[in-house]
Amino acid sequence: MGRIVLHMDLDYFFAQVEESDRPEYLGRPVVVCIYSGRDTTSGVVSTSNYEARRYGVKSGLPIRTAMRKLKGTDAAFIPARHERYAEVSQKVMETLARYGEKFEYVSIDEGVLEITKASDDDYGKAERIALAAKQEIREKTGLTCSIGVGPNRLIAKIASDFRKPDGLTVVKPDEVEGFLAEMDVGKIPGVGAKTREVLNAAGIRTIAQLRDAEPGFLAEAFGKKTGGWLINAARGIDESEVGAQQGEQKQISRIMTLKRDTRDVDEIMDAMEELIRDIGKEVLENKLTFRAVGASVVDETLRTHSKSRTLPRPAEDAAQIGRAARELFAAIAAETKTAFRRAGVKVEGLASAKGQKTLGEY
Ligand code: DCP
Ligand code: CA
Ligand code: CA
Repeated sequence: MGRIVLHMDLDYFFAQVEESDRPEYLGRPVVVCIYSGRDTTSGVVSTSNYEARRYGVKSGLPIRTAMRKLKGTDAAFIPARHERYAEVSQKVMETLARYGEKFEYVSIDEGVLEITKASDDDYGKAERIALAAKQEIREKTGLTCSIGVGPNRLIAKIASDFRKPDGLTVVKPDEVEGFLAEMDVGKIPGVGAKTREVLNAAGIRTIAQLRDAEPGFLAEAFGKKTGGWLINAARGIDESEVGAQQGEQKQISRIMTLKRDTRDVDEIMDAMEELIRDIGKEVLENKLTFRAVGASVVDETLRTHSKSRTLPRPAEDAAQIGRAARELFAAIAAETKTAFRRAGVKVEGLASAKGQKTLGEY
């Protein structure tokens, strides 16, 4: 029996969250920025929506260059809000994880799911699972994603990138060779600009050409291990397992807008009381422990400041979240001058409380 693997990648993720949180951005070029803080326009573009990409604005570009390219448009330049993206990501991953038997969190906007059993090893059913997952992710978060389905992680990942945005590409085992053949070698995840350049210099541009390359040449150019991996990748072979994390959460976080902008720690903690109780409740209900507490604020200039602290041992009660959060907010206030508009708290390093006990019994 083969395997069926599903790879999900959210479309223009940070920018799409901004669009869905602020409908007034819809239809306009949206540029999510990571400001360096040196002055009001220094920093780089984190990502942009498709309207902005049409003007050549993409990840990594200096903000000033993006501004020049978008001059005369009604583009929105927005500071990145990582807390918010992490919160949305978590909701997406929880939703996705339920559609398969094994889930692995790959990055803030990517997850891999093994659906061999869930689909009875049937690609028709696998496609229906992918459509259902896309629909539920859309209902729960308002976001679109692109999904690839294939006989292993490598093919699923390449397929997820094949049609974007809101794409779904299913590659059956007997379609793998044809699917890859004419693709640029750079489409193989892990083949970066440097590797691609060396391959191109040897006349290898497509994956089919890589598949037929001299193994001796590849071993010489990249080492035996990487050379062997390249040939396997070109053949669409990838034996790596999908991690058995079962959609386990990485963190629980809450954030809210304060009634008025403030820097007063007591006032912030008053506002945080219910939110912290909420996190504590979720920790207890899911029988979890946490290893670290984080606090973050968004100031009046929409910049985010955050701090976190690892606890001496795993904890489970809300009082500990409160104590740590108060110190963290005080530390943030000590290092900043602006007033805070939003404030949030999170717990990280989650483990199942039951698992903890078992460990202690050794
Ligand atoms: N990101 C970033 N800086 C980069 C690349 C990415 O801050 N140089 C962030 C912003 C992206 C997110 O990571 O929204 C996911 O990265 P992707 O490469 O998947 O890009 P997008 O999701 O933005 O776009 P696409 O629709 O092409 O997947
Ligand atoms: Ca993405
Ligand atoms: Ca991605």
